[in-house]
Amino acid sequence: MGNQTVSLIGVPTDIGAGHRGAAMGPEALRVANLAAKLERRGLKVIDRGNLQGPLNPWLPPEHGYRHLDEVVAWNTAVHTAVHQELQAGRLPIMLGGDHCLAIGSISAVARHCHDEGKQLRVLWLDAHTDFNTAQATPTGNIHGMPVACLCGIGPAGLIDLGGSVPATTPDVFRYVGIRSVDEGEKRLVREAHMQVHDMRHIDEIGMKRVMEEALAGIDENTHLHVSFDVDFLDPSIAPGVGTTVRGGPDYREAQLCMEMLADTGRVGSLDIVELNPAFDKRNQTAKLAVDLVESLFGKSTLIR
Ligand code: HAR
Ligand code: MN
Ligand code: MN
Ligand code: MN
Repeated sequence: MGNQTVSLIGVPTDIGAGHRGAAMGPEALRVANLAAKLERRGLKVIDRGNLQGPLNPWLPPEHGYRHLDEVVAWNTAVHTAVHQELQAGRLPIMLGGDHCLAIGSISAVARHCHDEGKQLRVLWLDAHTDFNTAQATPTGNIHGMPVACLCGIGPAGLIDLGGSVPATTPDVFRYVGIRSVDEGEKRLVREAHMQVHDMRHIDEIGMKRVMEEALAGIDENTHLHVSFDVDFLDPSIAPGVGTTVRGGPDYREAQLCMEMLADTGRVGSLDIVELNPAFDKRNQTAKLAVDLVESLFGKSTLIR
């Protein structure tokens, strides 16, 4: 990882969310010194600034989707930007923005892996499975739908972003930290045979064994994408998100998760999403996210 270059791509929008404020996420991460902290890890950092897209019109759902056209526009920009960085051999870090933007980033990663003959593995760190459809969603918020869209279940415009449909298949995903799934969504997650490491599982066998399971089968040819929804973390340590769900990983569990991801040496791209400074206090959640991302890039408390 020594001479790796990472590119920060800010995506200042809350277009897919149920609360305003995630649009301020990229700047909060910059204020929390993300770039300097990564440089301290020996990485070369290029900050690409922020992508541009439509404003949030804050309208009710139409045919089960809120702001579908705007979500397509933002994700198209994300797809292009992320794909460009990967093609240049750099490691893209998408600074969200809400989690609908993972449709753009992960479709770009999948396209890149397809072209390079690489195996893709996506670690989806989240309180939510984000596997809703227009029929199953209780809200119409597209940040509850990105995994379904990436698996080809969703509207044209979102499922065909990268050209091939589906962009990915359910077997590439590993969910960790899950504790809030809507009723209809639960059925879809089961039908797709998604691999879910929910909080009950973490309680029972511990984060170490959960991560060993989630990382099983990774090899030299694997591109590991980490989609880090900050609401993965317990709200007592991470209040700065729109949709808090109590009972998430604590600080040490989250650190171990990140350290074990780093140990694979296979992390090739990252999303940091759902950070909402409007709900935060003194930028503490952004600082925590940066601290954990440092661990994802090899900072460790390990002495032996
Ligand atoms: N499942 C709920 C919905 O569809 C909540 C969605 C997700 N919220 C997020 N993404 N922060 O993980 O509306
Ligand atoms: Mn590559
Ligand atoms: Mn999410
Ligand atoms: Mn979430």
